[in-house]
Amino acid sequence: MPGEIISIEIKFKNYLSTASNLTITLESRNPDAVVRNGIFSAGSIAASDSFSNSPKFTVSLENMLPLNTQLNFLIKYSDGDYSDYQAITTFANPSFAAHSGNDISLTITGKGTLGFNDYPSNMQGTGFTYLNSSNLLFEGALMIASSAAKVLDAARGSGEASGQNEDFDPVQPFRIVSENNDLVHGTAEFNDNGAGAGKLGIDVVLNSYTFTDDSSRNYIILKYSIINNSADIISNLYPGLYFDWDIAGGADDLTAYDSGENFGYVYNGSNQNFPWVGTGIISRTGYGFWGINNSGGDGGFSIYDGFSDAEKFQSLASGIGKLQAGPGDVSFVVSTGPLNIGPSDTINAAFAVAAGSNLNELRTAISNARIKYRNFVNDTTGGEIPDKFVLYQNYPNPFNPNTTIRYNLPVQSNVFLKVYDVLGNELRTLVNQLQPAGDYRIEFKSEGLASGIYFYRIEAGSFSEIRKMVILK
Ligand SMILES: [Ca+2]
Ligand SMILES: [Ca+2]
Repeated sequence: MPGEIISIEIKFKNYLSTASNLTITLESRNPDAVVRNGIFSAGSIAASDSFSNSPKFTVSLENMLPLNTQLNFLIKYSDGDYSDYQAITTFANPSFAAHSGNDISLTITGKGTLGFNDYPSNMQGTGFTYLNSSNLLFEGALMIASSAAKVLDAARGSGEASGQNEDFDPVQPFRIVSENNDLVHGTAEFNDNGAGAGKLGIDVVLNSYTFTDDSSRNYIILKYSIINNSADIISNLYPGLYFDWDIAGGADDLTAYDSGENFGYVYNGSNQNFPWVGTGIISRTGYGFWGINNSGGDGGFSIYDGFSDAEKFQSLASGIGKLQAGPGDVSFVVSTGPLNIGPSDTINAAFAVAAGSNLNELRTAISNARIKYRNFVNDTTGGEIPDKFVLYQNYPNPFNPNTTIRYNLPVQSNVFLKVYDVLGNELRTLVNQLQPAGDYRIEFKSEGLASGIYFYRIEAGSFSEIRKMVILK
């Protein structure tokens, strides 16, 4: 947003000998990002010392930037005698973020993909990492199907070397919404408008959770709430996650199904000391798994020649369909179903994505994730009642002509939601009524208002919050 200030704190470590009088300078390589405070005098730093810049570097954004604009910076080091530099990259106005709450880090997007936002370049995002591993995930995507003719997905398409399907349109980009010592919680929302005439009329709210207690350090929970916004019953529905894991290059992986704990996993066939990764459905007991050798030729199908809708539906809807694949470049689909959703009804499909150093650690993680889901996620956040007041950033933003303002009420409240100009003049009243606890979305139209910065403010009981939005005509 124009004028928005970004604060940057960087953790440094001196791998060289003691430096005296060290100065670190941040330089922007992009005219849209102007460094306001970019010089840090670190002084004398002993070998192996770790430190952070204080005060933080600050950068202001000069223009309205499209979603996912790449910003490049140079960090320059100098102690008078020795100098060096390092390039770093970040993204302005991102629709994706890494959920990093414990030993797992997974990038989540607002369009149904996992790992990266720009498959197959895979520059936007950091994939999936465990402890200090390199990225282990080439592609991750939600797939939801009710027949081979009705497949909604964000996975690679049916053509050879085709990009990902874009059946899911972002409604809310992925954001971390709360973070404390025990728990990190993120959320995103999308609908199936991208499927055009092939859509089912669903809205999907993704909630991600990581926990820091000892038995929860190596998994992340992904809970997909699928809302039927159509006037018809949706039946025979199979939601699933497709993952193309690549452990240490991915050329020599194996995938299999653990029928004791009911989850799929991948490990490196030539060096089992690399991390093992697994995914299981944790919200119900209708288990589906399909192991894929990406090059085919093992009784299954190939995805190097494209991942067709028929293949997607087969992999989602065959139960425990294909128990193993590899060695080679492998993928898998973990799914559940069949599900029926009435009009306006919601069903949840929750998955745990885990990592460990062997199969037993994965079994323990998936088992613990099921207990956590039952005792925590489902009870406190699975219902329709939010656990606190939240006023979300409107989306899209900047916008013209429509944007959506979302807010949560944990209790019945007298709600005022109003729009103001920069001088504080009240322009519109969007809500003025007593509302029950719930999750609300209000559409706001820019009709009759000029391009520029505006504010929207909610008052609900003793809660109030104000946020900025931009109309760009
Ligand atoms: Ca194929
Ligand atoms: Ca692979």
